[in-house]
Amino acid sequence: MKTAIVTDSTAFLRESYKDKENLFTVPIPVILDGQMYREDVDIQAEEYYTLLKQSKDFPKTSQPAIGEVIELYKQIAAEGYDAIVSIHLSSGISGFVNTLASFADSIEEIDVYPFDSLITSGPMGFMVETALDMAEEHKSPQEILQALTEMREGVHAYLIVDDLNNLVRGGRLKNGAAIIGTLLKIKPILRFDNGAIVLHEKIRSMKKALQRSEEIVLDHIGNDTSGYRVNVIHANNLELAIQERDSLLAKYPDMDVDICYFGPVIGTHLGEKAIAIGFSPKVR
Ligand code: MYR
Repeated sequence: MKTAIVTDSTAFLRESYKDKENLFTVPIPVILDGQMYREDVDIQAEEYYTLLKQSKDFPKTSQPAIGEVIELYKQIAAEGYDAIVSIHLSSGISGFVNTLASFADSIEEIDVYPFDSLITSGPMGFMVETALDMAEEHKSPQEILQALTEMREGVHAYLIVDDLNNLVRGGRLKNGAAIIGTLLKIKPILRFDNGAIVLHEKIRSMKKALQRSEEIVLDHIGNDTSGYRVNVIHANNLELAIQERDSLLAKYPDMDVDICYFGPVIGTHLGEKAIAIGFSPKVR
C-alpha cells in the first residue's frame, strides 16, 4: 500500500519532515495590495511581514484553485500511489477542506481521503508528521485516519493577538462583530473550539494573557508531559516565543516543546505579534 500525504502550506513541519518523499503541499494564496502570492512558493514569512508593514490595503487569503489540487491528485496517482490522505486547516477557519470533500469521490484515478484537522500550524504539522511515519510503515489509509482522529480529539490551542481587528475583519472570530467593542482595549485569550476561534477569557495585557494561557495549558497536560507535543507559535514575535518556551522548560525540563511561526496565511488573519500555545497528544 503506497499512501501519499497531502497538506497545505499552513501546516508547520519540522525540518526533518519537509523533504519526505510521500509529502505533497498545496500552497494557499495571500493577496497583498492586489498582488497574489502562494505561501512558501512566492513568499516566505520574513518577506511577508516586511511587505505587510508597507501595504496600503488590508491583506486577504483565498482557497487554492481547485483545478490545481485536482491536477496534483492526478499526478500523485500517476506516480503509482494507491491512496491520498489529504490533511488540511480547520473547516472552522476556511472552507477549503469541505471543498475538497465535495469532489474527492469524483477523482477516479485514486482514492482521496480529505481530513479536517480542526486546527492548523504546528499541531496540524504534527498530524502530518504522524501520517508520514505511518505511510512509511505501509499502514492503510484507514489506520492513518484513525490515528489522526485520536490526535484531533486531544488537540487544543490558545492564542493572543495584538490587534483583534485582523480576525474580525477577516471574519474568523466567532461572534467577532458582536463582541469587538467590549474587547478593544484588552488582550483576550482566544481558543479553538471544535475548529473555530472563540473568546476564552478576558485579560488586560499580553504578558498576563500569556501567563494565563500557560497555566491553562499546564492544567490540561498535568505533571506527566511525555504524552504531548507542545508548540509555541508566533507571528514575527520570536523573542516572546523563546521566553515562553523557556518558561515551560523551566517548569518541565523534559517537555517536548517546539517553537513554530505563523506564515503569511495565518499571519494575515492574526496580524503581526500574535502568539499561541498549542498541544497535541502523541498517539503512537
Ligand atoms: C482561506 O481564505 O479560506 C484560506 C486561509 C484561511 C486562514 C484562516 C486563519 C485563521 C487564524 C488561525 C489561527 C491559528 C492558531 C493556532
